[in-house]
Amino acid sequence: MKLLGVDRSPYVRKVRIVLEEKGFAYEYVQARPSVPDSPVPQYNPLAKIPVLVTDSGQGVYDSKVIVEYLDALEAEPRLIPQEIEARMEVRRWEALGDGIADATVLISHDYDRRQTDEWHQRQRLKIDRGLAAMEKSLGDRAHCHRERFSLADISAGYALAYLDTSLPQVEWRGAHPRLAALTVRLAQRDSFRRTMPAA
Ligand SMILES: N[C@@H](CCC(=O)N[C@@H](CS)C(=O)NCC(=O)O)C(=O)O
Repeated sequence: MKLLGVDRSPYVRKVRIVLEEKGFAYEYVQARPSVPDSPVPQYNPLAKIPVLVTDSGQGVYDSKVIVEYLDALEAEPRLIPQEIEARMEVRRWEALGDGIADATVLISHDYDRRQTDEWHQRQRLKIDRGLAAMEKSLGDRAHCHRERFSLADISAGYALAYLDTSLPQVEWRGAHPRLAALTVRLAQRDSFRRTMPAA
């Protein structure tokens, strides 16, 4: 299978971490969605990355669908539990990570320079509330969900790393020491090290 994307995209990194953790062999094709002749729209009509292309040539998107697909394709190590309550809790972590990344993308790209202070404040509040929810939910555990590594850890890890590189002015560690310690542990995993974007 092939993954289309760029290193800097947080959602691409999420999928790459999952591919590494699951031990899949895959071809990583650097592909920006909006340049002329980009291969991305051929596999994703929405022209967004990441896109996974299966061996039969089918495009799989977006990152949530790819992660679900990969986790089902190979049973171990399981990253999304099957039991319904546990599954909801892990996917909620994913929603928090994606939501923090979404707001970070919006602020850091500042798509529309005419955006108001109120708009920026609304995006910042999403990040701040998301971080507070993660810190509370993590508690004193070593992992985000119960006692084992899962997509919940990946989601927190990729979103916080992206926040650090894209909005370094957001100082979140002081108020969220458990999350800060979690990111140190996660950064030591091979999957995080191998997918770290170049500075
Ligand atoms: N919810 C999507 C978000 C994907 C996304 O927004 N990717 C960005 C790159 S970080 C993109 O392809 N943007 C190009 C565009 O929107 O035209 C996912 O989780 O895969």
